[in-house]
Amino acid sequence: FQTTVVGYPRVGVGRPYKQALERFWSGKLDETGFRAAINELRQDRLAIQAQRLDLVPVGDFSLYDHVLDTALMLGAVPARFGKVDAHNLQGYFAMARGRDGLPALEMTKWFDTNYHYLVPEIPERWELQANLVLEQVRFAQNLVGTKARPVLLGPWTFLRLARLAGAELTKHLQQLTPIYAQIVRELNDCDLAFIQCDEPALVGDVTEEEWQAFAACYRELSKYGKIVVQTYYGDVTPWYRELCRLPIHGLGLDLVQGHANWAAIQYHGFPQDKILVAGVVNGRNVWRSDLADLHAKITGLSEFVAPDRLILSSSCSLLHLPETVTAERHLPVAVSSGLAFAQERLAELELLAQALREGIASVQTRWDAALASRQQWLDGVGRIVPAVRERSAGLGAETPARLAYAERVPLQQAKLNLPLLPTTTIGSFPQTAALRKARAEAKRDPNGYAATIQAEIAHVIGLQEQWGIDVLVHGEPERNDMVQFFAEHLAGYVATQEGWVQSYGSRCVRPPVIAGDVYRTAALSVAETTYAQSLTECPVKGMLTGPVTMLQWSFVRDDLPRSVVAVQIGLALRDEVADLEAAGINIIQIDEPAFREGLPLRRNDWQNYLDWAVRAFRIATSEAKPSTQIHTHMCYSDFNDIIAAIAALDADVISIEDARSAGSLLADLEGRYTQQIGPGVYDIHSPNIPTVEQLVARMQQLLNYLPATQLWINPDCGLKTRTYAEVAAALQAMVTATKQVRNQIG
Ligand code: THG
Ligand code: ZN
Repeated sequence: FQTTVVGYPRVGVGRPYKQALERFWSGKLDETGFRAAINELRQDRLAIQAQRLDLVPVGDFSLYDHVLDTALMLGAVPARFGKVDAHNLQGYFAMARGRDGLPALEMTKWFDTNYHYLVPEIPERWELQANLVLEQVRFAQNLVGTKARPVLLGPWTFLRLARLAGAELTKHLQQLTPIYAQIVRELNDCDLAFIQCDEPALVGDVTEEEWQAFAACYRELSKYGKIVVQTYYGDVTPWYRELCRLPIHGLGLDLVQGHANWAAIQYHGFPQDKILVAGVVNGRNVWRSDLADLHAKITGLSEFVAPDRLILSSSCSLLHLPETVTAERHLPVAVSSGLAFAQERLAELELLAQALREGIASVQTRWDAALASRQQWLDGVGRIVPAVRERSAGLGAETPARLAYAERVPLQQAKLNLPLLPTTTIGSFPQTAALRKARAEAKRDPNGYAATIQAEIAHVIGLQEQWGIDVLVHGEPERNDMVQFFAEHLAGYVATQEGWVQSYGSRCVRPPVIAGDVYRTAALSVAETTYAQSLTECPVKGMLTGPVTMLQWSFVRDDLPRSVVAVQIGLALRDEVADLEAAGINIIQIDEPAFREGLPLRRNDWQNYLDWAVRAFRIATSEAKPSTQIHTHMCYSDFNDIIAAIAALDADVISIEDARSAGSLLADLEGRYTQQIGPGVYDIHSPNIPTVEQLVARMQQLLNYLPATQLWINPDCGLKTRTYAEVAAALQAMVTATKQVRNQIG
């Protein structure tokens, strides 16, 4: 029973990772200083793991993104960047972030997580620029000796992430195989326990042809080194028997999310000639493992896998976890006792392995303490709130519905009297340094903070009136993050202080923890929204975050199905909608930017998810008056295959991020979406200011697909990350262009 993990977080307590990167980018740190800071961080990561584990992953750390590292290693450098060798930091960060008007590689979600990777662009020719993982192994061997074992992003998943499928995937995999063979051969000379090749895309939908390409590749690679095919984020049951027949050294399975893998092992057995890397502790969620349960299950496994062939590991990389619970000073004990972040996962693996090797009695005190600690959370006040349970049960199984959309439209128009092509924004306005400073000092000076927020709201309302926007927002100055803010105000949720998780590059989020039944104890947004409304005759939209996004960007309790937690959040939002309405707010937006991200990795599982996701959203909105206009917003508008579910949300208006794909989505929407829609007319992710001409052209193009009565005019996402100068110029151009187009169509 050796121990390892699939990968480890990069960020560190106090975010030294973020600091090093941002100081280097801003010129405060030169290249030598930056490399020294990063090497120190690497050593720290390795030392923490080596203290607890028998084998330590090497090569999972990255200066920005491991998919980008792999692209650079394999010579996938787009021509626009010129020659970028594998150690050229300027070139590397140019590919990650863009430079001098050169667009960066596209960034997108890594599987169904909140981590983002850079999409590789396929080069004319693949070449091994440098064996970067080998360099890291040499670095690590100096520190942790034979514990070091390498991690490669497997070639098949790498090409899937570059969006290849079928024959194209097969063709490029054949070209990449000799290059990977070279990497493996060089690693094999280092006397390593094994080489982990990450192939998580195997848990998604795979065709027979794609499987054959995979198998051929690994039959070849296995000739050059001891390869473990590592899968995660689900089960591999459709390919389990085939995987067992490959001449690989071992197989890594996720036994948490891929629960069906347990049954596959028991049903089909496990090959005697392989090692099993058993992902038994959760790499994606923060709840302490049930060690007694794991002990029993793993003991059962020894019928199929000898202990010297069984390596205990995490279900996936710990990249998705904060560093350590010990950095949290203000969590209620009833919650923190139930938590395990990355360092605590290492401790769980160490304890479990020792208990399995030498018997539980050999670690009795620590064992009892671990179980009692988890139990303390399970027994905690607030985990089960009878009133919440009763209210959810009272809903019945039906998905609640509003009056039909066509009948709502005239009622809303009578109330709102909006012009054709109404203009609005997504919700957030720039978060200035002054605001962040005031928030940081809010505890010490609550009155000063409240005054700053009010002044900011008045400022934002004044600007929007001056620019001639039709539907105004209060600008969300009181919110640090659209999930974190609501989490801080809902019962059942707790926020962490130091629970940073990498989202992309140096950017991090602190996912809040859903530890108990969720309900609302006081209004969340009514004061700010009604204050904004009191300043203007124009309608002000209330702004809320939807139940699916509140789940997707949080650590969710593991003692209830996600669908049940979603209902609780939906009901809390229902109360907020009612209070906003009662306070005279006639437009309420419920954002669901993570709706698509939550889609399961296999198509077979989509409908079940979409059903409960749509239901939770409609629980939040269904009690709204027909005359109240419900909006929603979604980012990453790759929606073509889920349009029916988007329509089923039954929002009156949806704003979407489509500024870059220029209407391709709309062609698919034609006739299939009858509600109003605001496909962003410009891209807020770029500092470029759109011209009136560009905006008019964009609106005319949109009108080729949609009748004017269905179309709204808005940017493609929130304005939080832009400056006021950029926002002023862009929104004034947007209003001018809208007026021109209104005149043209009469
Ligand atoms: N909130 C949450 N998750 C998200 C987003 C979000 N996932 C997808 C997308 N938006 C990711 N985008 C970002 C953009 C900016 C930042 C993080 C994720 C960011 N973070 C600050 C930092 O790293 O310094 C910290 C912000 C804070 O104080 O909370 O800038 O919007 N949950
Ligand atoms: Zn958005």
